Amino acid sequence: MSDDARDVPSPTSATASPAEAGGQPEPRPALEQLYRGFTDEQLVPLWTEIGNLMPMQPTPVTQPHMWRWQHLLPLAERAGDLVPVGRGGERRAIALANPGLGGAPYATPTLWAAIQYLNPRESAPEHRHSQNAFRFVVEGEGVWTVVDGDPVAMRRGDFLLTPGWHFHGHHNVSDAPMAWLDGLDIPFVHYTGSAFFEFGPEQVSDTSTPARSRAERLWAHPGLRPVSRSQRETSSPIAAYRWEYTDAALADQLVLEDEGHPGVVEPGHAAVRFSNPTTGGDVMPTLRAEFHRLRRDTVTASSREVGSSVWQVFDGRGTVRIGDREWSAERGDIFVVPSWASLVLAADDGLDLFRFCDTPIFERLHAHRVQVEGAHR
Ligand code: 1HN
Repeated sequence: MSDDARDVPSPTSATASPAEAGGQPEPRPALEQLYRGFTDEQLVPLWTEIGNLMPMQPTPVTQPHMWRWQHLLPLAERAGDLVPVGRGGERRAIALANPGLGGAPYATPTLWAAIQYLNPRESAPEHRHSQNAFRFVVEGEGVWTVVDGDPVAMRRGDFLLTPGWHFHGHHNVSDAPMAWLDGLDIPFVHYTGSAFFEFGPEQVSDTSTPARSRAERLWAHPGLRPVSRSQRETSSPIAAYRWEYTDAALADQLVLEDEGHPGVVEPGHAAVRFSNPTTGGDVMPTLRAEFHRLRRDTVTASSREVGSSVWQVFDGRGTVRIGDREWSAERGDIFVVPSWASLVLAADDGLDLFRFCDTPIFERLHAHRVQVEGAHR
């Protein structure tokens, strides 16, 4: 994280905001009349709003928040009893609504996160949309997501992509229900007026259940790409990043640390980023995804950055401090880190976490900043 840091004003250098520094006219009837004229004509004067519009540093309305898996799962199961899945509703997905965002089904101003649930033998119809999407599986198996006709198995620990405008549907071939985490850039696409949607077949287009998708067979060999496909792709062509590889990469980082070789983010903290093999960059244009592993008793440096993140505990137990809030967290729990809120993670026994965020947007706009406490600048 520290390598992309840029100079930022320290919090102590922040004085009064422009509005607090004065510059407001004396109230009098003529002024009130002027302001009524503004309201009637759909106008807002800058001088009354500048404090909100130009804060000294980000003041997001998004709140730090923790959703408990032990509460999410029974509600998803109940939805599985009561709510059919099919054409129209499309998905039995229940969105995490940030308490700072006025009831909108958005985890952050850019990110959608939901728990999705499929009963045994159920399927969700095919469609495509401009929003980029992924699945992360914290428990269970038995569902195949079919992406542009390519069936992709979903199992615990796997990270699966559905980049924008690719047809996709899901079907559960097993006798057990399955729940997973969906992440999409829905709020970003909504606020920017860039949403498109198209229905596909109501039944998934390929009901076979291969262990590996065609996309993996072509693309998911470490450090190798097919010579026949030399172009750069906007999104990663790897449909599924399998847990065995993520787990091995994290385990190796910690063993290398024991052997005195660099590679971890900070002592006791291993992390990997899911990448697009055709560019080396992020998996999708708006979404970054990572996996973090903390050794027992590791406490991370406090850090904050522009842009928001959603984290899910994959395994273990620990403490999460976001700004001045603190929670204990265990398997399945999901939490939101708003822009520029400080984050400290502490592992009890060891802690594995999946994370996704909107950083690619801010990097592309040259608006990304990171501040890591105690880091040398
Ligand atoms: C969608 O297509 C999925 O494919 C999940 O599983 C959540 C939320 C809004 C719109 C489309 C999926 C979605 C979604």
